[in-house]
Amino acid sequence: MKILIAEDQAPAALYLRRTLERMGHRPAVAPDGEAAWEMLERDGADVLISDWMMPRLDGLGLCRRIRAVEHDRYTYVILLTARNNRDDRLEGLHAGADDFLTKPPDPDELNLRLQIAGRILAVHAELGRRNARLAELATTDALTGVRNRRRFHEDLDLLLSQARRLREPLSLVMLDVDNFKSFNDSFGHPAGDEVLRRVGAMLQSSVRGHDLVARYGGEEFAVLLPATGTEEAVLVSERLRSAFRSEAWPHRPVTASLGLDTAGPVEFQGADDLIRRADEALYRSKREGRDRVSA
Ligand code: GH3
Ligand code: MG
Ligand code: MG
Ligand code: MG
Ligand code: MG
Repeated sequence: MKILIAEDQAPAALYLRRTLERMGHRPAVAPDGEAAWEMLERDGADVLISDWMMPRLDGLGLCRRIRAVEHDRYTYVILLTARNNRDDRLEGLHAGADDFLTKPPDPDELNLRLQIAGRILAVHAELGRRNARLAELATTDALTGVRNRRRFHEDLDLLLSQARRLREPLSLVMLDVDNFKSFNDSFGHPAGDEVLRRVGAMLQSSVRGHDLVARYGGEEFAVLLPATGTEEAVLVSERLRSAFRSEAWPHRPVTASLGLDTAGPVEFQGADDLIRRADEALYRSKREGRDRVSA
């Protein structure tokens, strides 16, 4: 547990530091509220034990400032005070303090209060992990492991505004597996699933690190190519198409039709327009006989 002490009186700070060190902690010490704020911004802390009266920024002000900015992390704040009247405590709670200790804190009480902090922080940390996992699940396609359609739309909006800002082209490749219904019908749905998993892995390993692969739906995939104009996007698409040819597919060869369109670098269409045009190009590839690239 990372502890920060904010205390302007050196003897009181030393007493608290020693007490915490005897419990096995390695607290950092700030000589006033402003210094504590800077250290929190730079290094963060799980628990802040703050004096009430300090120069520059007092404990209440420090506490208010922390609560005003913290949204995705939590610093557990214990206010130290010699004062012990009702109004002070209400003011402290109002500022966002979690707990109070009277000065000088009794080591056993301090230890127990830190245990409370530890339990609360452990719950926060676990919720944070679960949230990260849920965010991952909500944006990943379960079958193939590539980005899902929701994430694709988020990425597209982000990359479009980035491309606009940098005046760089952004290309979108749409890819649809050919005659996939007949593959399913001939070899079964599980074999079809295996093909889709392989398509996802193949696309992922065939593009550069900053290109984004998503499963747009069914047997349709989308690849976003930042800083890539039409000519280069055609080359990338041809490379993807030839990767299909060299893959050792189960049962029978699998091909795909691709269509692409580019936004920018001068005129930028919106996300919907870009998708619509890439999709139109894809359907040209289908109409013209499949297993080809259209731009
Ligand atoms: P085309 O060349 O015109 O694209 O023909 P197609 O048969 O690929 O296209 P169609 O839209 O007729 O069929 C798509 C098929 O993709 C039908 C559907 O069952 C199959 N499919 C969609 N999602 C999945 C999936 O998650 N797993 C499997 N195994 N099949 C899927
Ligand atoms: Mg003081
Ligand atoms: Mg279709
Ligand atoms: Mg298809
Ligand atoms: Mg399709």
